[in-house]
Amino acid sequence: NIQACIFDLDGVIVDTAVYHYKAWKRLANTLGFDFTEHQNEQLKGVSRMASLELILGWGGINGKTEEEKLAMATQKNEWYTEMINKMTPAEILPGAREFVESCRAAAIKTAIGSASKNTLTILNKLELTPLFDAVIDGNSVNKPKPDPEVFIKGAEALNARPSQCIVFEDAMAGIEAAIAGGMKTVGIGSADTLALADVVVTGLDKVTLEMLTSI
Ligand code: B16
Ligand code: MG
Repeated sequence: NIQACIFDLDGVIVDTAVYHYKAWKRLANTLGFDFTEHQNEQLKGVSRMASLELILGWGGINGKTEEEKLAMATQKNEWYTEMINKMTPAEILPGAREFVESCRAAAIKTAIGSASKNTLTILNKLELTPLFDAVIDGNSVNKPKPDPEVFIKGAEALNARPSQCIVFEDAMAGIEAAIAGGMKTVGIGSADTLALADVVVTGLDKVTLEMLTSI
């Protein structure tokens, strides 16, 4: 029986990838290069500083000091937060609110397990904060996915055994993290990229609690 469901945020509950892309692109442009939306796919689920390293690599930019990199990431985050501060509940992905509510109605605990340090801002803008019993985000973990820390902390906060938790993730690193933590996984996206997940669906609008009992 399932004790808890732990949800990744970006790509599962809401799609903030387009805002991350706009803000990173603006930063890249100030540094004199550009990158594609296709390249941006590689940044999903990747922490802010690790994303910056990848982007600088694409632009062939070397030799920046840690201080300069921190300033760049901070600038990007300012542009990004300007955009997410304008988000509304209309941007919740199809079925997400309904599925989380159905978990709660069935006495299944719910948590967010996200790499984003902006998790609470986003949840508040979407008016979803009260639907989660715990929020573990980029501010509360030291080791990024695929390390299982974020999901293990989520399970602990919910008082659930890992083997009785289901993790919903759109990024391969997140699926790997959940497996490493001993949890069951539902991939949100395509079966090609999320091959290790126990099941893969296109979105939370396609998930039912009955489905979960058989994985
Ligand atoms: P921030 P998730 C991740 O969220 C995003 O997918 C990734 O693109 C982003 O770089 C990362 O959060 C950090 O976000 O700059 O807001 O701290 O998919 O783990 O919910
Ligand atoms: Mg994600």
